[in-house]
Amino acid sequence: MVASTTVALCAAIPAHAQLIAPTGASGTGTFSNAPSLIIDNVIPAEGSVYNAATNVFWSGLTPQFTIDYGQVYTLQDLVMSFDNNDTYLIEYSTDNVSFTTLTTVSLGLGEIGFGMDTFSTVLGDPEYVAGIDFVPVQARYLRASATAGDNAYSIGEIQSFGVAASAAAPEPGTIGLLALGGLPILGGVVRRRG
Ligand SMILES: [Ca+2]
Ligand SMILES: [Ca+2]
Ligand SMILES: [Ca+2]
Ligand SMILES: [Ca+2]
Repeated sequence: MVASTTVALCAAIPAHAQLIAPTGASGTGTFSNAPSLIIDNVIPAEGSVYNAATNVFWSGLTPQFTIDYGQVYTLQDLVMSFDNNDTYLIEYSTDNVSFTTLTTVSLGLGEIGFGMDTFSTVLGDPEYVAGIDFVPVQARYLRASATAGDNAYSIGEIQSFGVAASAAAPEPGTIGLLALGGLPILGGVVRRRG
């Protein structure tokens, strides 16, 4: 009895955000190093130089970099590494055509005065920056670009955290139960009677 009760309770709780494994990353314009470095889960040390082999770096405001999650996710958080003295725009999309601003990492928001700086939207993370946090969105594509700075731009990493949209969607019966106050055990009884 205890085991089945536990299962019923867990089933009503949304799955925890997980590190998303993107299917690819690409870039437009002229830049140095492979866009795959943005999603290789290697975060350069804070204070390291912007033009290291671990980073995608460029000059000018033309280049854009797009990450493909392979499917739509409820995107909940990001951990990002940028050169500290620039401003980077992060946009999201479900169709890779229409993009909406998700957050802007403005120069000076981090705590690093030289080189690469890590920024997190994960509450409680030592690198958390409240000014870049966002409400979860539905996204398959994430696009990053520089919008201001010293013309020496760099991305070391963009890690995404979320839940596959298909997995996050509760079944209709669960929605009704949550509206009634989230009593999954009672729900089980009602369903057996039906
Ligand atoms: Ca990396
Ligand atoms: Ca930082
Ligand atoms: Ca957050
Ligand atoms: Ca810079």
